[in-house]
Amino acid sequence: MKQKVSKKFYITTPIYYVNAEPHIGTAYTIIAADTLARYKRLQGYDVFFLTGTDEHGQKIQAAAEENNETPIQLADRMVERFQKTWKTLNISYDDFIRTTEPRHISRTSSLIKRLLDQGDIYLGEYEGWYCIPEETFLTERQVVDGKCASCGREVQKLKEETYFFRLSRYQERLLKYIEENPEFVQPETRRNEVLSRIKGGLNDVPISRRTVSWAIPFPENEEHTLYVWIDALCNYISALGLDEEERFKKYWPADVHLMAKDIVWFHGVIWPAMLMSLGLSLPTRIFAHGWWNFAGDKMSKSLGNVVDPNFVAEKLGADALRYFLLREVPFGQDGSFSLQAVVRRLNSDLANDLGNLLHRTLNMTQRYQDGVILAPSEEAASLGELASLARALPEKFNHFMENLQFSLCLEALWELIRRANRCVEENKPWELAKDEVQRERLATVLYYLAEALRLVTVYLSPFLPTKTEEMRSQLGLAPLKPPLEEASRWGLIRPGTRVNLGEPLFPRVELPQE
Ligand code: ME8
Repeated sequence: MKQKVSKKFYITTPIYYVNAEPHIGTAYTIIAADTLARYKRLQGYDVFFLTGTDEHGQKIQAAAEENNETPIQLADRMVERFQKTWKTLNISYDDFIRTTEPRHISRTSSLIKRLLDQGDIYLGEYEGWYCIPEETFLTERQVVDGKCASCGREVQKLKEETYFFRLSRYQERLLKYIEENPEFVQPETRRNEVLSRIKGGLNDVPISRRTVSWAIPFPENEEHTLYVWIDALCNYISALGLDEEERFKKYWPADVHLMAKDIVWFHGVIWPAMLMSLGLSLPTRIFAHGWWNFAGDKMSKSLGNVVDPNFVAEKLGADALRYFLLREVPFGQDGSFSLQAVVRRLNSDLANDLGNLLHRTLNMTQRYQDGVILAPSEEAASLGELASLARALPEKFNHFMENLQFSLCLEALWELIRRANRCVEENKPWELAKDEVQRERLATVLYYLAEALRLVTVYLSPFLPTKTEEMRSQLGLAPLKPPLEEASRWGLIRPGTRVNLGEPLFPRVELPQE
């Protein structure tokens, strides 16, 4: 991502359908978005972080009927579930948009009217397939043996009058834009998919339904309602307001739309074409991460519902889940989720490497220096290495973060943590403590360890917001404050700081066997 001149940062997640409970997959996107939002705030950006719920359409209508409730009852109930889960996971969103809110409905209608005024919408007839679970019109090639090629479920035959959006009109402009702006759709594999689909030719797309009542009325024709995907995409603007509204002027265009690879077509092709038609700027970047699979988990029977992030957070802590999801697989690739894998990471990286470093550093400071961090003096060779790793960290970390390479950010941090642990072995503070002459050296070693840990709290804070604050409190530090640039300087711990040795931050976890 290019460094932007302006200091605003607008980041979004998909708005989630309210027919399903929040799960590890939906939590993944919002945790990634939260981490980036927190990092940007730390850098001093004015961040607007948006999430919400997608509440209209045939699928929601059917789910409500099955539950013997009205769609809005279903939506109200599920919104509570989503918001509670996001609170448990410490998601710091700035706004939560629901597509049933008046602000969304009226602004979306205005946007559709503008598309009509542009001459980009016409009345026609759609005859073809529709996948309700994915709320998607399918081409012949997307239907295999009567099933949706993407999700494998039954498809429905549709023949109805519909309004079409002239997507074909934007084919060349889209192609040119995506070719000239390599950062627009990422990662590369997704960009190539989008490019080849555009090159294959774009047909106009249906944007209204005649047979779905749980939807936004189609402007100027009451017989029709707005197709749920068009309704949903408009949330990224309806949450801000329209052109002249302050929030819109301040935050549009979005800096990142985050999602999984399943919905790149809508965000990388239809949405930008709509924006072109509306005469609005395109988002800076669309990033599609990979897919979590759960099939490998055999423990769900005895251990409860592992795909429920509330369950995992309750068992292992929200920060451990956040850490696992962003560390385990490179952002953009698929992963396999299991409780065992989370526990493995928790025990090795968080308990052994990080928790241990904190605990032993504070423990030794307590025992050998009455709990006070003393001024450092000389730089032993191994400490110099630690300090240079620490000094190199900000640039490296920032580069990875700008590219949404969360796992590499964490690897870079762990390089520092592991180096600090090696410093303990190499310098053997317990031996230095026995020798009066080595007091200064001991103070230096402990200072360097504490300072490395302080730096870790700074860079790890977007990932583990709760545990890093606990770390800071044990280190005797005030809560972290932006700007990052200031907090990144080496040597900020004031000699004389009194540490508060506490309980181990990440106790090891043993999972019962099946
Ligand atoms: O598609 N692995 O909503 P949705 C990784 N309402 N990510 C996953 C996942 C998994 N197994 N399962 C879900 C919709 N996700 C529309 C969006 S936006 C204008 C409208 C995440 O509830 C991922 O971000 O089906 C995916 O794109 C999103 O949830 C789909 O959520």
